[in-house]
Amino acid sequence: MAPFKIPKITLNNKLSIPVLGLGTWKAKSKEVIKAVTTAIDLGYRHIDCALVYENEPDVGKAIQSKIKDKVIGRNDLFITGKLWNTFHRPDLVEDAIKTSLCNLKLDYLDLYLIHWPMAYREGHGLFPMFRNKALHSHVHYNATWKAMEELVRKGYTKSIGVSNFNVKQLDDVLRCACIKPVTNQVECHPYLNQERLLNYCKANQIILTAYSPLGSPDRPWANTNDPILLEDKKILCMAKRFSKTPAQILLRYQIDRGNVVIPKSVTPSRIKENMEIFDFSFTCKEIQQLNALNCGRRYVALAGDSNHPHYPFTECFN
Ligand code: NAP
Ligand code: SBI
Repeated sequence: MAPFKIPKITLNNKLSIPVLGLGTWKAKSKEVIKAVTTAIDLGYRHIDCALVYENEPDVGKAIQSKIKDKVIGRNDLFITGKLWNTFHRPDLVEDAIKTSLCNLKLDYLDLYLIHWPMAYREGHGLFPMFRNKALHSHVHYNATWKAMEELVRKGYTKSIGVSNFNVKQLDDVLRCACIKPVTNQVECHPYLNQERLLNYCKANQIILTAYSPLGSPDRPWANTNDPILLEDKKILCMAKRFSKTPAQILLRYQIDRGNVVIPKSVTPSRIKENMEIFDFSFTCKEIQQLNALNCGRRYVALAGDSNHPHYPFTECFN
C-alpha cells in the first residue's frame, strides 16, 4: 500500500512544508534510526533536527538508507536544522550549517533556524558555563540573521527561520531582513496557546511551528507535580467524543489553527497514531474551547538564561 500523503502548506517564499513532522530531541542513537526509518516508511517527509540534539549523524544514517533504497528521493523530504547559540557570530554561521549537513549526509537543508535568540560564548562547548552560570556573547540576532541570508544565497538551505523568538524579536528581524523568516518555531499547546504571537505571525505571513505539542512529557526537568497535558480532563473528554486519542486531539488542534506541528516519538505505534489526524477536524467553537485551557504553562524555558539580554520569555513581550 502506498504511504499516506501528509498535506503541505505554502511558505512566504512559495516553497511548501508538510504540516506534520517528526521531532528528534531526546531520541537516542539507535532509537532515532528506527524512528526516522519507521516514519519515512509510514509517509512522514518532514524531520525536525538540530545540532544540539547530538543525534544528527544517526538521523542522517536513516535518511541516507531510505534514499539509497529508493523509498524516497531527496526532493521528497523536508529537513530542518538549527543554528546553536554558540555559533551566532556571523563568521561561524557557514561552518555550523556545514557541520550539520555533513552529520545529516545532505548537500542542502530545506529549513535552517536560529535555535534561540540568545548568543552564548563561542568556543567553549555547546553549554559554556563559569561558576554555574551560562556564559553569554553579545552578538545580536539581527547580525546572525544577515549571515543566515547568505546561506540561502549560497545554496546551503532553501529557507530560513527563527525559533523561540518573541513578537519584539521577530519584529526586529523583519525590519532588517532582505529574506523574511518563513517560520517561528515555538512551544505551543492548549496550556500555552501563543494567541498573540500567532496573530502577529499570521499578519506577517510567517507560519508558526508548534514544538512540544504534547507537553513534552519526556523533558529532562519534569517534576512529579507538573500538570500533564496528555491527561487533562477536557482533552480526555474530547478524545472520547471524537473516538481519537488525547495526542491526536492535541495535534489536530495545531493543524486547525494553521500551524505546522512536530511531535517527537520513538515508538512505532505512536509515530503511526500521530499521523492519523487527517480524517477529522474541529469547528471554531471547539478550537475556542481548547484555547480556553491557556494558563501560560511553559514546559521548555531554558530558565538558566533568564538574565540574558535576549532571553525571550519575559511577560511583557510574549
Ligand atoms: P512532545 O512531542 O510534546 O512529546 C514527546 C513525548 O511524548 C515523548 O515522551 C513521546 O514518547 C511522547 N509521545 C509521542 N506521541 C505520543 C502519543 N501518541 N501518545 C502518548 N505519548 C506520546 O515533546 P518535545 O520532544 O519536547 O517536542 C517535539 C519536538 O519539537 C522535539 O523533539 C524537537 O524536535 C522540537 N523542539 C524544538 C525546540 C526548540 O527550541 N526549537 C524545543 C523543544 C522541542 P516516545 O518517544 O517514548 O514515544
Ligand atoms: C538540548 F539538546 C539540550 C537542552 C535543551 O533545553 C531546551 C530545549 C531544547 C532546545 O533548545 N531545543 C530542543 O528541542 N530542546 C534542548 C535541547
